[in-house]
Amino acid sequence: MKIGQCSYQNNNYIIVVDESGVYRIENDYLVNTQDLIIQAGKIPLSEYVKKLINKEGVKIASSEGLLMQKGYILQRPIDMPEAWAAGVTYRRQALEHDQDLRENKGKTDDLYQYVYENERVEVFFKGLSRSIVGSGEELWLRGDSTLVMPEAELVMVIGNNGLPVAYTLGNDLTAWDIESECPLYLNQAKIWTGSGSVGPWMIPVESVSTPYDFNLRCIVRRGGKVVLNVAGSTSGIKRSMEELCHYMNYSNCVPPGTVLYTGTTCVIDHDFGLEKGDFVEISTPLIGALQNNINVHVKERRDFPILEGEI
Ligand code: DO4
Ligand code: MG
Repeated sequence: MKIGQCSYQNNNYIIVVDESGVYRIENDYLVNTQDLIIQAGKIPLSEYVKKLINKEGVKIASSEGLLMQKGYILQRPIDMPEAWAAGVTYRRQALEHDQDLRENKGKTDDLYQYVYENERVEVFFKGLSRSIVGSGEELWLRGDSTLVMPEAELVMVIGNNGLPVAYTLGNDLTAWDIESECPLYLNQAKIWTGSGSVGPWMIPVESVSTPYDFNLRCIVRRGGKVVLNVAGSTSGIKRSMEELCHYMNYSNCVPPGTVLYTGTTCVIDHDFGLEKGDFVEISTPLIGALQNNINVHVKERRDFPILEGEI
């Protein structure tokens, strides 16, 4: 079962794809999939959704492929109140980030290896709803970065108890030139308007036999040519899903519908930067293909007074 959201003739609908067809849910009290998660309470999401389809489901197509033809436009599978992300959850990310810092920035701290091995997980804020777009929408590069890289990730959708109720895919855009300059710049390297995407669908956790066996592929097309084609599997992740949730939730109760990126499975060369007009696709068979065109924010002028400060 896949769950998502579509707009159709100026209305938004919760959409469910299962083996018997595609349904929209018609219930005035369930406006979006965040409501769905909240209302499901302790009932597994797929069970709750099946009951809804029987009571309030309207069949709108026989298969997912026909949705667009019928005028439905796919939206984000969840309007997340908050987005969080875990980092350095794969050994290659630790090794190759440190290697790039050593060889190109003269830094020898092995910061990423430290985080990979340490008990405390790196969990960082990825922004509010406005930072994250859905499949088919544009992702945006920062105006002051010359090296924004895609990060293809499995993403958890968090339920009422701080644990995942569904999985989706995500692109955690990262301005590596800014992040690698100094760790204190991490927020600016990760959060801006349109710095991440999720989608195309979410699948309930109970319909996934294990989250540690997703094969993800990330393809970038530029002017019709494939300029990046990498694959990775969540089988290599260092931390359990529950461990990532534990650190996100610690003294920090996040609302249902929050998304948590689990770290990049597809580590790429550190000189690969996205460009305006690129087309990025992140896919895995069970969830589908998250597709985004790339746009770029304007480079802003340094239009402010420069003070001397203390000498
Ligand atoms: O430390 C930076 C974050 C790394 C990250 O986003 C990832 O590993 O996916
Ligand atoms: Mg990431």
